[in-house]
Amino acid sequence: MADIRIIGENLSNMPWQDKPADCVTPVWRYSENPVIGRNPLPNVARIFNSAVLPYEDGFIGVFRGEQRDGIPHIYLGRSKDAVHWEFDPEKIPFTDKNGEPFMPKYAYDPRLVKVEDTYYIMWCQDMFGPTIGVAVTKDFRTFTRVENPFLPYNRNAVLFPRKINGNFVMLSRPCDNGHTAFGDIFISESKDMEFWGRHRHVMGRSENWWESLKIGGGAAPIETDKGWLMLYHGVVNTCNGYVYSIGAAILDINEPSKVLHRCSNYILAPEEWYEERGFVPNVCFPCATLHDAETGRIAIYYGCADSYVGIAFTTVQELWDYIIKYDKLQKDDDKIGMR
Ligand code: BMA
Repeated sequence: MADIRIIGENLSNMPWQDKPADCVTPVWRYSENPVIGRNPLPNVARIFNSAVLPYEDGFIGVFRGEQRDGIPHIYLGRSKDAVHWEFDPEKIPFTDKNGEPFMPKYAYDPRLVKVEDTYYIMWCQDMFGPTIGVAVTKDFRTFTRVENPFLPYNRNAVLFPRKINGNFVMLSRPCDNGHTAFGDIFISESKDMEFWGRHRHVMGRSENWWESLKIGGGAAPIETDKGWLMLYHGVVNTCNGYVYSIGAAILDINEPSKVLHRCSNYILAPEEWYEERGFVPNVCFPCATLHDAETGRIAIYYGCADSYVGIAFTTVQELWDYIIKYDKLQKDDDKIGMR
């Protein structure tokens, strides 16, 4: 099969374990999972659905911390090795553009994406119902909230790591005010991170049962010479509730509302105790990757059972080969997504 390579920076210090000899799947779990256990902070019972990036000589991340009052907020964490994390004891002190403190009523499922010299955090927060909140930082000391990009209701927003055709580009998933029993991935563009438009449909739920109820953006897409590698979550409704798995697709590099390839199989689904058992069982929820352009290695950071953070490994070549082997576009996937 054709070779594929990541376009981007090298990250030789990212966590890594080789594929076990007996592994038959395209993704394998870190042997020390989960990397964040219960009660990581005095007022935080669980950390999950969190995003990390390289920063200075180590790593930094934004973490969904479920407090003991049950309300989620975002906590900052730092790490030398992207496995062992130290968290700030207090939630991130956002300010508005006038420098006044701004604390959302709740904040969950944060993503962290660097575009040019600026770091963007996006999460789900209240605006008369769930929608997307965004803040910017350059130094991880001040965090300035910018305008909410979308009307309610919306979840699962994640920026692309560079502008495309001169615009910021963000995936999101319009939803309802509850546990949303539907949902497709959409894409929107902005010149300034304030005014958003050119909304397009990227991909819908599919005839594959693991993603038949809803899908939503996960990690920031990875740039490759074959297109954007998008890792996302797909949900099936069972007689015992929703099950969240991780899927993979390749989007057109200049027109990412067009899907070029889509894997009909999930690449990771709940199997281990920390994925199957927890506050919400059977959830694998990807929010970030670390990746190394030189070797093609990818570490997927994913929330496990709304209780833990796990890491799973793969390479861009493994994923590409698997996507192509099980490639099946759904109706309209390859279209621009505008009606
Ligand atoms: C979704 C989000 C996620 C969560 C998942 C499973 O709707 O709220 O934060 O992991 O449900 O509970």
